[in-house]
Amino acid sequence: MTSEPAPSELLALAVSAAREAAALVARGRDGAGEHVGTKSSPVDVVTAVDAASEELLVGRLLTARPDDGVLGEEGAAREGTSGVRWIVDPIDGTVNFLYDVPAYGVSVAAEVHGVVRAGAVLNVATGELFTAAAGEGAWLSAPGRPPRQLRPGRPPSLEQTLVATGFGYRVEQRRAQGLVVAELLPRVRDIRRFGSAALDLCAVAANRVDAYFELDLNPWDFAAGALVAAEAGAVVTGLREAPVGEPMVVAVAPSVAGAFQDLVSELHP
Ligand code: LIP
Repeated sequence: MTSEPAPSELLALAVSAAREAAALVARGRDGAGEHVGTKSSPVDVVTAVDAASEELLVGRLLTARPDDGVLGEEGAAREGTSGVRWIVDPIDGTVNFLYDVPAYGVSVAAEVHGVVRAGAVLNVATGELFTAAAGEGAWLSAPGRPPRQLRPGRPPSLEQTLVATGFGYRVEQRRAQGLVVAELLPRVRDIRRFGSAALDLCAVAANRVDAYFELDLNPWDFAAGALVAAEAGAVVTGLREAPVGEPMVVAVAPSVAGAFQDLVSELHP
C-alpha cells in the first residue's frame, strides 16, 4: 500500500501544470474565435484552445504521476490505481475567453481517495494564482505583489452581502435561474456574474464577494475553487447542507452563512 502523497506535493504539480496550460491559453487568445464548437447548447462553446490546454494538462500530470486517474471537461477520463485523481478544467470561463473578458482560468484539483486535497486556479488574463492544500490555508499570488493568505469577508447581514452566481447554458434552465435572481436581488447588497465558477469561488476566499451559489455545475468547474474557499474559511456546501455540488455549490462568509443558506434553500424549494 503506497503512502498518500502530501497535499503540498500534489499542489506543486498542479501549479506547474496550470502555469504551462495558462501560457498555452494566453498564446491562443487572439485566435480564440477561429475554431469554435458548441456542446449542450448554441451558447455552450468550446474552442480548440480548450482541447489543447486539456491535452497539455493531462500529459504533464500523468507523465509525472503515471498511475493517477484524470477527469477533464473536454473528455479526459481515466481510472488510475494510485488513489489520486486529477480533476481539470482547461479553461473555466470559456465565453469570457472568447470575448477577451479578463476572467477565465485554468483549474487543477487533486482528489485523493475521493477527497480534494490540493487545488490551483490560475486566472490567465491577470496572472493571479489561487492555491490551497488541505490543512494549509488558501493563498493568492499575484504578479508584482507578495503572496497573501486568503480570508472571506465578514458581512453583518444579508442586506450587506455581495453575491456572485452563474447560469447554465440551456434556455429553460436560464429562465428558472433568472427568476431566482429576481427574488434574491432585493434581499442582498448586489449581484455579480463573473462567468467562471472557479474564479467565483476564489472571489469568496479573497473577500471580493461575500457569497456564491450556482446550480448544476460539473466537478471540474468547482473542485479546485471549492477547496480554496474552504481553506480560506468560507462555509462551502451543496443545497441544504448536501455535499458540495449536489445539486448546487454554495460558498459563503461564515458571518452570514446560516441566513444565506436559508435564503438559497427558500428560493429552491
Ligand atoms: C462556466 C462556469 C460558470 C457557469 C457557466 C459555465 P465553462 O464554465 O464556470 O460558472 O456559469 O455557465 O458553465 O463552460 O466556461 O468551463
